[in-house]
Amino acid sequence: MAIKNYTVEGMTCAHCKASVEEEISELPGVASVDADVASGAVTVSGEGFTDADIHAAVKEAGYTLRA
Ligand SMILES: [Cu+2]
Repeated sequence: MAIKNYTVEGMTCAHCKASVEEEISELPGVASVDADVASGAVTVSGEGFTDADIHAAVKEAGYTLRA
């Protein structure tokens, strides 16, 4: 099980957090995801997902993954 940390820009409220978490959690291999609105920190655990998958999911939710 891998744990990876990302930073997402543009989250401002609990709805943003839920949107980001929902999109990422739908990715194959993701076991859990937690987003922190204040810092933009997103922690993803699981096996088999890629940075590109996370990037696409965050974009789908309407936010930007900090490179
Ligand atoms: Cu919001």
